Amino acid sequence: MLSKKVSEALNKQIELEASSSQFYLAMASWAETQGLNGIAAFLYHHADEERMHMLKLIKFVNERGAHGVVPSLKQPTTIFKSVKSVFDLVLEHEIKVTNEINHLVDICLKEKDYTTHNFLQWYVSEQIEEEALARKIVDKLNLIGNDKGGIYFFDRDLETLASEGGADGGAESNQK
Ligand code: OFO
Repeated sequence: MLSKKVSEALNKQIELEASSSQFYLAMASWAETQGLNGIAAFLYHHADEERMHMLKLIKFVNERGAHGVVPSLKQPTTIFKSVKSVFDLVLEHEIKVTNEINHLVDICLKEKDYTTHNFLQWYVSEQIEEEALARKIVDKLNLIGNDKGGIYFFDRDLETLASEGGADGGAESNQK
């Protein structure tokens, strides 16, 4: 059985994963309207992954005798300045998610909830991958700068990455 503190913290994380999914969905839709189909495919895939992160939490909370609550969400930003600004926001957001996961881990240790602590290790490793990927992409975009041809090839690269399963090459879907 989860303590009130842990179940509240997990429900906050459910909300954050849900809003991450909406955030990336809005970015994907914007990219699609700009003719950036590879970037859109990558971000649609990323939005689906975040929804899966949310679902995994909901199911865990319910299994442990509490209630995973589906949150209401604010509309995310829908218009972006540039591809670079999109991925700067992705990186910033993933850093925020990592901090929240670390905070959650901390709460579990204080509450002596080792089962939830163990469950959260999956999120800890996932965040290492997601942050590293976002950093790699931002570095690439820094190199490309304002070169339109560079963006064209970048878009194609992301299309390939999305078809391979995004950050983890599909390993995540094997764990569902
Ligand atoms: Fe990318 O964040 Fe979920 O965990």
